[in-house]
Amino acid sequence: MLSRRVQRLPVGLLGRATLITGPPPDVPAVHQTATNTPLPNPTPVPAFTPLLGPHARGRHSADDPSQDRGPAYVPGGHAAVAKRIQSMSPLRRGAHESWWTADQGFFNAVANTIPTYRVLDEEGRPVKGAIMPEITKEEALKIYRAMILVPVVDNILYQSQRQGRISFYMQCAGEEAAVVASAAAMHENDEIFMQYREQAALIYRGFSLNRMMAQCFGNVEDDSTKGRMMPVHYSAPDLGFHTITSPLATQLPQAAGAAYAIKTDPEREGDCVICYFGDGAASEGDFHAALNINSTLGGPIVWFCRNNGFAISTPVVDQYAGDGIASRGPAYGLDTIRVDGNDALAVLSAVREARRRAVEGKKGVLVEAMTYRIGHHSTSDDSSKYRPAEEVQEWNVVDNPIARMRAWLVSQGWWSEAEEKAAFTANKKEVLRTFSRAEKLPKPKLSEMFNDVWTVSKDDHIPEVITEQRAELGGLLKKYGGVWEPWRKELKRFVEEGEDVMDCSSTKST
Ligand SMILES: Cc1ncc(C[n+]2csc(CCOP(=O)(O)OP(=O)(O)O)c2C)c(N)n1
Ligand SMILES: [Mg+2]
Repeated sequence: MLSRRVQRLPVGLLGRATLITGPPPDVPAVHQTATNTPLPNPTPVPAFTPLLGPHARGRHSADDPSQDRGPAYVPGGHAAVAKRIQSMSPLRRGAHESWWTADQGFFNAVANTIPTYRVLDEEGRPVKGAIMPEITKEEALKIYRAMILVPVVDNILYQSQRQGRISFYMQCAGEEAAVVASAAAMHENDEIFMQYREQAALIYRGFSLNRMMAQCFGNVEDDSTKGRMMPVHYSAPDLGFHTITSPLATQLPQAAGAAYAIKTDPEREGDCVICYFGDGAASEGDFHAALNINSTLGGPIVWFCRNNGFAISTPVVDQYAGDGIASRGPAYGLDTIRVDGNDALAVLSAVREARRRAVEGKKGVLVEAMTYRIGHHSTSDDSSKYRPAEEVQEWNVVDNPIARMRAWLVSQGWWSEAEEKAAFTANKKEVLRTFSRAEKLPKPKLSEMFNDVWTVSKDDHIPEVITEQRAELGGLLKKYGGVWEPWRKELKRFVEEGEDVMDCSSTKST
């Protein structure tokens, strides 16, 4: 029996680290007979067989095409696998078709820097050689009207958080073109997974201002999250819109799963998924897991990255060393494009084509939209601490997505200054009206906080631990709810004023 050997590493280099090696005390050592004897290699040495003939691994030189190409580079040249590779699109064969080379050529880029596709310049004029997307006046105005409604909603809700009327908010400012135009390129039955800054996509899809306000205030009309989520955690199953979750990048594996479900469901033939995520979310393991599973299992999905320059205070220069997020697409075998996210028409065109490829190939396509986050990260952030105000101002003035789209619409004769003014006034009035209405509505029944998440769906019973907590709250409310002023006041805001919790005899979900 060997004692455990404890080796101390020098302090300073690695700090005071302690390595424990050798088997644990009660496990008999098999190979080791003396403390410093190296372990024999347990892997048997393979017998020598010349790697020639039909099972030769690898390929002949690309410089000598007269030679037959050998089987694909798969362990043992497995015939069934080789056959599958031959049936793959040449674009996807990748490593399986690699050639031997005597040149020790390292590389560190997809090609050269990936270009950014645009059709409009900063002043809304078509760029040379651009093919403009097919778009009717009605479609263009639907996109633009959503783009100009979002800032009005954002400003009012942002200010209301500052006044303590809602608890939290996140603005879309600067990213209106990227979000609205990508949503416009998708079809009505497509599923949407978003991160949190894509409320413009919801607005484009017809999510009403009343529903938006209801979620932000957590009032009785907040039909899907029932007042239990922070503001901006929207959800709209009727619009194919999956609930936002705060832990970054969790939407990506879910979206990969949804895309695979569509692929395997004949009734969803022709449908697609769009999954939005930020440049920061692309640093999460979930990003890689999702793209890898999607590239191997397939499923129609547009991976839409909003590269807005920041993950809260961390600029993109500190987030990745490669060529943005787009360079990762080919690594996963995905068709990829980088697009000017402040050019609504380029985004529309790129996402339409991305969607077409995704549906046709039942696979993922990656779009990286280059944009800039004009607002603070959220109401909990002060971006003046980590970026100069001039930088924000420059983006806002020189490369403003709304101004670019407006200029193009005006050049088409589809929009005017008078219409702009009228739209702004009407938007402000409607946002303020829905805001005031939502603020006055009561909160859902207090007992809602114990429902759904912890309900055992089989018999609709709440688990005991939750029943106990509910009973405890009911008891406290009975004791203090009517006499302690802060509670008395707070309870009045809820439908049934907490009576539903005080009636704690029921163990049924209410
Ligand atoms: C797993 C996890 N880690 C950290 C956070 C905190 N967090 C919230 S948003 C955010 C930055 C995300 O940046 P990005 O994906 O670029 O989106 P953007 O805010 O720029 O739209 C971080 C770090 C979180 N919500 N979840
Ligand atoms: Mg970001």
